[in-house]
Amino acid sequence: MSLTTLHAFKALETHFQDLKHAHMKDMFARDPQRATRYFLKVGDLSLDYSKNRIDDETLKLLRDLAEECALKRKIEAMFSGEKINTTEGRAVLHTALRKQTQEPVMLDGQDVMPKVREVLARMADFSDALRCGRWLGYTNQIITDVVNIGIGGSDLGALMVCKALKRYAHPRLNMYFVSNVDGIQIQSVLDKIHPETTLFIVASKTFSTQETLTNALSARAWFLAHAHDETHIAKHFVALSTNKQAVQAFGIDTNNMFEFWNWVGGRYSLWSAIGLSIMIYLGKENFYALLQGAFEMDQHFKNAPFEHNMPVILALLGIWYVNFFDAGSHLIAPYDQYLRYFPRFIQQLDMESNGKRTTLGGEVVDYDTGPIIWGDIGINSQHAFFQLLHQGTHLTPIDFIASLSKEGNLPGHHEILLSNVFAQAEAFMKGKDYKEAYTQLLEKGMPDTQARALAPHRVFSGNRPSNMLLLDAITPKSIGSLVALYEHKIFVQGAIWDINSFDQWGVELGKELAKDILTQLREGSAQNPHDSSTQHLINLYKTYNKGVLHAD
Ligand code: G6Q
Repeated sequence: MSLTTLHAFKALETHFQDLKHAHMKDMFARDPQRATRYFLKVGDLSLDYSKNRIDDETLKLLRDLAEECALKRKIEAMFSGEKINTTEGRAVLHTALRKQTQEPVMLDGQDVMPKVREVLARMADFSDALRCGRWLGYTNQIITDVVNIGIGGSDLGALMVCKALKRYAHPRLNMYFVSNVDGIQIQSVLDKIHPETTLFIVASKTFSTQETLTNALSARAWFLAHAHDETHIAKHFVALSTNKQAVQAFGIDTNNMFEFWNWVGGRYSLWSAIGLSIMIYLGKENFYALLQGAFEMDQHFKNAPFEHNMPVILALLGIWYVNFFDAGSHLIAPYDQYLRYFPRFIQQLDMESNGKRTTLGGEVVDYDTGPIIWGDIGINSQHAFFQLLHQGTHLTPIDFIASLSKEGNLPGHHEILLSNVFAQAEAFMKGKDYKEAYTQLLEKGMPDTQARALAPHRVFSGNRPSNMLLLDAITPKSIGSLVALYEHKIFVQGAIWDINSFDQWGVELGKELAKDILTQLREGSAQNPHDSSTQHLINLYKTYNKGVLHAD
């Protein structure tokens, strides 16, 4: 049964016709309790979702939709290790990586938890040794620089968390992330570090990703140009992977490999061995607090009724805008410098998960699925693209994210940040009508004809929805909860859209396509004949570089 034929979906369509012209400012005026009724606090996170184009009936119908899509059963299926990633025949158990209780998590007749704990303990030993200076480089020097080489899911999560929690970082350690195969990135890092005091972490689930292996080989060559002896590699290279053979083949000692498993999706892997850079940078206690924060959100997601369930509410609001208001994109706007990589991380998490058009049953959907996720630091964006959000023609729901605590910020700065984020949300909701705009211009002393001409340009329709997510403070625990919140929001939406949020065939296609062209760029004949445009581009490159000796 297609989503659009469900009883609750049809009821929402009818309800949408009633509600689509209602203005939020009138809803606020009619209901003084709106802000407190549409508010939730879970652990260190507060969510004000009152500035959405909803009423109690909308929420009830959206919850009905979730029930009709068997959401409760689907949540249980994920947590209990059912192979819900059907196109890859895999379970989806990132929640096991942060589980703080003792019951087993069974997969194919085996409890996965002993292995999870064992790897976590090895990571802790290793990061302790490196942080306190017990793990030394090949010339017995303390490690001062750590370079994580990985891409996509093996980069963005760890990068985002390290940047968000920089305040907790070990003062001696510099942490670098290299993902781009454009040699400029790794070269600029190599220029700053020294082979005797650097640890390279090669992070790749498959250990076959071209960008990562190319960068890792360049790092290895750079290291050996100085160290001369391959036995020294063991002190300076570790691997995070599910693929032991490939790690061995690359020349990294498997004693220096931290394992994870195919039931951890790349973009859901920062809680696994992929988080080693986080643990080294922040220390094991802070890594455990990150896991604790995520675990608390897991518990909430699993147990809270949908009416008070933060991930479920955020997901349903998203469905409301995508499937009824035709919103094609969703903005993530953190008002905090520490969270500057958060939009990019959520962009991958959401778009790679829910950017799908085939249902689990193999049909092409007849409704929209995941929106385009985009975003940047909110306060800077106000001076850039917020114009379109205020006065453009598209409806773009926004998640504002900020921290309540001003501790650590410079005097006066945090109030400016928060006054702006609150003001933006209010302005998007209220807008400004013609009368207000016109009167304001007259009050400023503008002649009537000029005020009439200018007022239409100063009209803001308002009624533009946003969520306000406030962290008590930016801590390992709150960041853990925040990430888990989005993971589960995305899961709920995938469950309702009846798609597999855990495969990524679009990424695999990209990995395949470039191989043949690379051979042609480097050597000559292609395996597959290309279209005339692609062939023309290849020829252009080769003609341009004729005679340039490449050190491949
Ligand atoms: C994540 C994706 C993708 C992946 C990268 C790196 O869910 O599958 O972003 O993480 O392609 O893959 P490896 O970790 O295998 O190098």
